Amino acid sequence: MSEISFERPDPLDFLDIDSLLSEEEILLKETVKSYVDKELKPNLGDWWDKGTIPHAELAKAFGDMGMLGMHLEGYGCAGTSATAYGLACLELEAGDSGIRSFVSVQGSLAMFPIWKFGSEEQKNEWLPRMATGEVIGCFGLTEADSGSDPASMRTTAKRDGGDWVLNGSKMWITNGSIADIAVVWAQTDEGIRGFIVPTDTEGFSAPEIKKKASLRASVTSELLFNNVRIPDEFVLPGVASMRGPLSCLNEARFGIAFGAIGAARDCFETALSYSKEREQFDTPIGSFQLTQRKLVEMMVTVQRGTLVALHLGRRKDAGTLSPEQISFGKFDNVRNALEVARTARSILGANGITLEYPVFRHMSNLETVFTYEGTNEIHTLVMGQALTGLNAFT
Ligand code: TGC
Ligand code: FAD
Repeated sequence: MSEISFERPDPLDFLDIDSLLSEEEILLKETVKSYVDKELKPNLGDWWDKGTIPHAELAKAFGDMGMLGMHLEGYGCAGTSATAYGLACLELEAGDSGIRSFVSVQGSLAMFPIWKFGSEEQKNEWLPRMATGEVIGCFGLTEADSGSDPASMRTTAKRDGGDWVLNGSKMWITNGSIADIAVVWAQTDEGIRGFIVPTDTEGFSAPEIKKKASLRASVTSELLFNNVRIPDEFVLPGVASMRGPLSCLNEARFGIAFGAIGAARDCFETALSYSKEREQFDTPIGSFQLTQRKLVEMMVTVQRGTLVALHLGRRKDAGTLSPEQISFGKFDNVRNALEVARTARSILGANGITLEYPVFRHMSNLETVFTYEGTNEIHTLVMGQALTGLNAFT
């Protein structure tokens, strides 16, 4: 008969989820965590406050660590499992959602479409340099009037001899002003197509969006196209429909299902440690029943979200993960992470509103994460359609 173990659970891994990971996965997780703890966390409050990141330095460091396009095979990419990519996203977002965004936009939204839909020449031209961080990419899908409904986009590309001419604009584009290339989705006579636009092309500009109150350790920009002329060799040949950009979103949303739990875990850990040190009424606030309730709720949410993410990772590696299941992870883990961040904020009292602690920063970032990559409502409706067979978007 099996026995019950009376070993007290680790407060930071209550269900011993690490025991479900391979040695390689644990090593990768620890490597990323150690980099985030040593190199990023001491600076993140400041970067967030100033609204800047040392993007070139970060790109090089992430390139050296093999984290850019890490789940892609060939062309200088590391070719790890999807689960490993997810775990890296989790550890990065335990630092800051903006840092995870930097890596997921590069790998899942800029490199993936080239890898999946690009020609051999395009792959050889761009992917190896994007994997090292020498070339930074961005992903232009959203427009000012086309957010949740990107198929309504107005940016156009028209054939002109052997070239294409792009006109229009994109909005809210991560890494836009620092990118060397933009993967841009535009309406054409042949359907929606993807274009690799070198950002030094005449007629292209990418003004940065300022005064953000969320995701401040990340560059967000408009992309403007004024008769931008692109040779035919820069069009992604493999797709001519919304299936192109939506396939990229599957990859990035998968990373977010992991990443959001990283932010939640950091909030929980911060609140747990604070609750044992902070005293009121001559006793640590962690001794109050109401605080213990909050801590337990946070811990359970983080553990449950980690299991969901890991399950998605295993399914993706097995080739059985569906977009609707990715929506489950993005929908549930992000809303729960936001709840954890708010609860942690309350435990820190007034200190919770400062950038001395990471909690408010995570809480504010998670408002963006709740909205980008498909809002909470969009993922609800994707799953609603899977349940009922009825499409709420038409
Ligand atoms: P629909 O008419 O249903 O389908 C059009 C075509 O797309 C195919 N498809 C998919 N393919 C791959 N993966 C998916 N998940 C797919 N969903 C649909 C479909 O088979 C069809 O293919 P074909 O070949 O027959 O043409 O699509 P729709 O236009 O009605 O859209 C449905 C909806 C609302 C779910 C979609 O538009 C959506 O997901 N909207 C949300 C937009 C969004 O998430 N934007 C994110 C922008 S990028 C971003 O936020 C980056 S943040 C930075 C960071 O990640 O850190
Ligand atoms: P809207 O679509 O206008 O939605 C407003 C509200 O209406 C939401 O609550 C939404 O859920 C709701 N709504 C809309 N349609 C429905 C419906 N059918 N039923 C019920 N409710 C509905 N985009 C990119 O292409 N590339 C990027 O790199 C990128 N980075 C971003 C970085 C940041 C910091 C931010 C904030 C956004 C970024 N985005 C990017 C854009 C992001 O994907 C969009 O903001 C998102 O898709 C939502 O679009 P919207 O903001 O226009 O909101």
